[in-house]
Amino acid sequence: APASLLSRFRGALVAAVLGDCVGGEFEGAEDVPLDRVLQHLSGLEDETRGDGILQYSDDTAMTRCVAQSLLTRMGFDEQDMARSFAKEYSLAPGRGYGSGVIQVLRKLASPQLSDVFQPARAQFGGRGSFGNGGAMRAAPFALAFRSAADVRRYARFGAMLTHSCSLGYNGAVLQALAVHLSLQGDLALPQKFISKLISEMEEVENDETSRSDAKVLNLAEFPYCARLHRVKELMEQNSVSIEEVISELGNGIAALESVPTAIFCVLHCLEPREGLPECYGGLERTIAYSLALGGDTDTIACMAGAIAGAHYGISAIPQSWLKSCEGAEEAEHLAERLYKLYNITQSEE
Ligand code: F2R
Ligand code: MG
Ligand code: MG
Repeated sequence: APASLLSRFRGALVAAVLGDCVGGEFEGAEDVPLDRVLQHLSGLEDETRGDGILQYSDDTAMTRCVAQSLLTRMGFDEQDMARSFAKEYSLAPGRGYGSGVIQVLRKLASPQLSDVFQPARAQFGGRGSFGNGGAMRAAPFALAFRSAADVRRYARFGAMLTHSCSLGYNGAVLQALAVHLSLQGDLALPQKFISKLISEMEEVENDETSRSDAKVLNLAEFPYCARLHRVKELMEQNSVSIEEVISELGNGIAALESVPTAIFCVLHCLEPREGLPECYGGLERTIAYSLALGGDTDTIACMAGAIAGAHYGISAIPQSWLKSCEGAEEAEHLAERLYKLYNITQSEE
């Protein structure tokens, strides 16, 4: 039976933490043999290792800030979210943040700062960051807002607090929309799911800034749409190699090189795949496959985890995997609170 909406909410936030925690082992590795991934994952079943043995990184730290701020303010409040990022960074600076974003987080801590979007605009010589840091923390926007228009709007603003390049914030919009559609059960029809994402992104990328950023960075017109079309083509192929996925979609720290990749991981693993254990369900396959791509594994697995968790629900996550991750319980708690908020705003509309 399809998972309940509450189970999907919990699945989304907990599987995101899972992806971050298990993916940390391979972040930055170029070649990750599937055997090593499976060994790493089967090691989580060892009860002698202790609870919360795998620590979360910036991906989860910032996702928690987004969720907490949306809950406290009962919606998006840029000042509060910015303060929350800055406070979290000052309390735990060693969570593996991107080397550029730490300058923004330091500036956001200043009480004199009036425009909280300004530090992000000053990044990379005024071009802004196109890293995946806005996308990796975007899932809670899909759990806080009901309409696709609101998910788009607030995921964009939330990302712009650190990522002012359109490639950075549009990646966050795409990730939040993927979680939004998955929560509604749209992954039951995978071709329709990807087509909906393409038509949403055609609107998102059809603005002057996105068009000009694509040109300046020497990218195709409508770069996210172009990648999503490649996802569609790969889905239609009989077999796809890891090398092909990396060369067609990427596995890097840029949002464009990782958000469409995470979406592909989920779609590809809806069915059993050669090399992945038969006893694995779809969520386990998605996490394992995301790690086997190498590159920015914690972030790709975190984003794929959020989309897959929203589809399969919390019960698809093995207890032993869940128990190994620092912050899984807190994620479940935040998801339950967001579910309540979602239902309040739903009944008010
Ligand atoms: N930072 C990491 N991983 C690297 C090492 C961490 C490791 N644990 C260790 O300490 O050994 N992971 C985390 O960072 C990614 C998210 O990064 P975010 O928040 O987008 O940061 P930033 O600094 O804005 O961008 C990341 C890098 O992308 C390049 N870049 C971005 N915009 C650019 C531009 N306009 N021009 C040129 N380069 C640009 C830069 O190299 C940035 O440093 C996640 O993977 C998270 O897990
Ligand atoms: Mg990280
Ligand atoms: Mg990462």
